[in-house]
Amino acid sequence: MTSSPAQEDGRPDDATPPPEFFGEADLRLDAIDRVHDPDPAEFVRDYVRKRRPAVITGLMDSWPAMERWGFDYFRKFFGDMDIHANIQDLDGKLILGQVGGFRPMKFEKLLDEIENNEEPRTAHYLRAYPVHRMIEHYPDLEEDYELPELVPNWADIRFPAETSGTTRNPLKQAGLKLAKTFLNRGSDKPASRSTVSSRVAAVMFVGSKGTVTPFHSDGMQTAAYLCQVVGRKRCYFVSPDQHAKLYPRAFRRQFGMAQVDYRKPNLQKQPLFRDVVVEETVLHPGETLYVPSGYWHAIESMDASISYSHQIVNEDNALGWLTCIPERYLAQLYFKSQGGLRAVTGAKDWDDWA
Ligand SMILES: O=C(O)CCC(=O)C(=O)O
Ligand SMILES: [Fe+2]
Repeated sequence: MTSSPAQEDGRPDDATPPPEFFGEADLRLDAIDRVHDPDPAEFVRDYVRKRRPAVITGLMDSWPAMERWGFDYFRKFFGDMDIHANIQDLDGKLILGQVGGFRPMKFEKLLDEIENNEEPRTAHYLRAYPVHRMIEHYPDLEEDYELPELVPNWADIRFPAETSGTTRNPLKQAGLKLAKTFLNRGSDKPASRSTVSSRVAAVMFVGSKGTVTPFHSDGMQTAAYLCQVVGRKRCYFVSPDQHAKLYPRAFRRQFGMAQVDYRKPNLQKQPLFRDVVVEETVLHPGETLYVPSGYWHAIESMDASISYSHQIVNEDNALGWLTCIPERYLAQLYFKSQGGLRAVTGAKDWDDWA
């Protein structure tokens, strides 16, 4: 496995983010390892177990999607689908609270907005749309991409879940066994791509230049692949040990949303943000981002963009995933008592937040 700094031709065009972002925080540009076609065991040892993010190159080289996916293709096969687009006003306003403003429209209308982009301060985003629904609409979509198999994924029911046997703690052993029972009983029947996609929570992101996903860590402590097909995305990371500096909302482990608006931090109200270390990288078409369990990330599209993402649960994060199940019920009760999830987070439902 090779580990190298950004591609020679990558960085210069990728420019630096506006200096006012992050206030006084320590922003480290181009700080994420890039690994080409890694050996799976080495990747698990160096990134999954250490919970380090990475940009993986080479995983998507055989994807027909790299040639096919674009706005014309999506218009042709998905234009008549009813979707909800997240509309973001980027003009100096706080971005928090703008993640949940969804407007119903046809997919083709969203694509028109993205392509014409007449009002560049307004971004349109199809956020985390379930891929299995797209496959049901246009079954050939499943020919366009491969499900990454780099790290074990117990949510991927094509393969039986396996533990390494290194855990001696009987409580942990029992927890892992229980998680496996929920996630994966090992399928001897072939599962359709649509079923597998739904089990791994595969989602699509299609949006204009400028969309922002503010700092969050993925719900239920899942890790994720973010596979970039069209356009570039600027990605910021904050390690889990620094979570207090982002002022997480209640139920951090299971529904991690930061209260700091990193594009306009309020250092009077949130002084710890001053000391946060933020790692940045730019994800290019054909590159896959590995987001570890519990890692905080914020993502901005630098161009009109299409990305595919799915969740990962395995021995590394299965206990976290399992213990989030009861927490999820408590969190739902809490949000209900506060006037509903939308009142607290702006999100329409749990699945708005990938
Ligand atoms: O690309 C985005 O806007 C968000 C992606 C994300 O947060 C994820 O895949 O976990
Ligand atoms: Fe995420």
